[in-house]
Amino acid sequence: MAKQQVRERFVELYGAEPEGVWSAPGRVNLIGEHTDYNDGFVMPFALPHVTTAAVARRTDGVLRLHSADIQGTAAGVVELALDALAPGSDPSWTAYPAGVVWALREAGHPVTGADIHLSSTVPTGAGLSSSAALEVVVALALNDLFGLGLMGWKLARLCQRAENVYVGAPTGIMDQTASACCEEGHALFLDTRDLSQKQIPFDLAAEGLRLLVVDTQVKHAHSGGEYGKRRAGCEQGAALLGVDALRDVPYDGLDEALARLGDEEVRRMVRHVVTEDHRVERVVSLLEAGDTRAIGPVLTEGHASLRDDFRVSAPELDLVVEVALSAGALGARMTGGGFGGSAIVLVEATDVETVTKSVTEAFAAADFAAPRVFEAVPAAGARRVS
Ligand code: GAF
Repeated sequence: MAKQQVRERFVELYGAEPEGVWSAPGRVNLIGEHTDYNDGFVMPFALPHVTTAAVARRTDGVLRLHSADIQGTAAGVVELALDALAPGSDPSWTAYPAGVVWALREAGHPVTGADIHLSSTVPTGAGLSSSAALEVVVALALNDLFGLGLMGWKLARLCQRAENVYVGAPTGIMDQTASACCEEGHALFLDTRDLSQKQIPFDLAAEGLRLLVVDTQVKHAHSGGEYGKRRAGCEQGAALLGVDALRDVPYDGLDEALARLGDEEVRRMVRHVVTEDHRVERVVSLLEAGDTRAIGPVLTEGHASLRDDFRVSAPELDLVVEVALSAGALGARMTGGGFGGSAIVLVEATDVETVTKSVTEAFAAADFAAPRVFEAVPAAGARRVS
């Protein structure tokens, strides 16, 4: 249905049929937070929430963009000249798709223009990778239409470059790779150093379990300073320890490494990253051994580390974790970059209602905006849908 609507709207806007329709999902990260710019491990899975794009090529060096999700004065078709695209020049939503076109052309790919209409069901600012979904769907469509031969992580790298350089957000590679490479029914175990991947079956329903996403409605952004400060702190830690990236600090040698760091803040960041990489490996082993319930406490440990050591949580996220655990959840943690956004909660299927009710009531009692709670089931990665 959605793809038909997107197609029809494209015709209304541009007066011709699109050449195709593509979609790319948002993601939830199960474990492995703030490890991706430290060459470490992550384990996201794709959500059923997607950004859909109807696209047709142009040959005149013009990019026309429209989004069904933008209302008010910024609504309407935006027309850009490809030759005028320049990093840092666009503070609006169009920087994401335009950044992808810029990155493709800068890498030497012969993109000569396009008409694009977008529509998304991925909540924005909720820590669920709406930006990556937007970048990946545009990259995939242009890749297919212009025959660029970019698949999987190559596409993800290009989108990351658009976000880092064009938009100016110093993010890692996780979100774009998740959107491009995840598979239905699986979580993606990704080594962000060499981008090797392993699809880990993740069928919670078969085990009587559910994963809830609690969107706190507290908006966050990674182009703000806090994300960049964490990244810089990690790089400083690696330099002080004489390693290429924090991934190279062995978990077994962590105490010894920490003892060599004088700066308390850097020490905390290093401890988070090294223990978080270890948690990803533990979760992978537990899932491969079929011991799914046992990942709960590992998720909760991850939250404590993000809250106390890495300091990227928020009162709303901490409240979700605390209340969900008291209401019987097996594990809970913030997901994504933090400073707002969403938390995930692993629960027995029979406890979904109690946990949801407890969290919602606790938010009302704390005078927080009502959270949006939904169940997440691992969905497919980016693809052509028509
Ligand atoms: C955001 C970033 F975009 C990712 O690259 C990653 O660093 C994440 O925060 C934290 O794990 O989603």
